[in-house]
Amino acid sequence: MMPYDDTNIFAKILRGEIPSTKIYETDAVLAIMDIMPQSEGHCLVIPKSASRNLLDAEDAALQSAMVEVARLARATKSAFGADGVSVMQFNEAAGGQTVYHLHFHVIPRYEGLVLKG
Ligand code: IU
Repeated sequence: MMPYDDTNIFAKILRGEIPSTKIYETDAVLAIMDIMPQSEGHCLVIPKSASRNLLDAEDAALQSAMVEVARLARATKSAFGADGVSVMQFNEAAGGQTVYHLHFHVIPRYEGLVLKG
């Protein structure tokens, strides 16, 4: 696996070098709205610690991140009046990953609406 590269876009967002739509922040994570949402309310939970994806992440980072993922799932479901929530996470190109800093998708889901392609 490639080593972590801190020139990725989420590292730049975490450093404040480029703007994002921030919705929530703790010492451990930043949550932002996804710029290409799969549904209304699609956001990303980005652990602040430097890991490429799930495959190199430390247990403590994963544990704290998942607590925040659940918090954002509840909040977005409520805020957007969704019927459900999908949590998604991709690892390496073959696994669908395009930005190489660990992140979790929180995607509100609506009865009768399929996700965009
Ligand atoms: P991935 O397949 O989990 O690596 O997808 C990355 C996600 O990051 C994808 O949903 C993009 O729309 C999203 N994103 C973003 O929100 N802001 C950006 O500047 C970039 C990607 I580049």
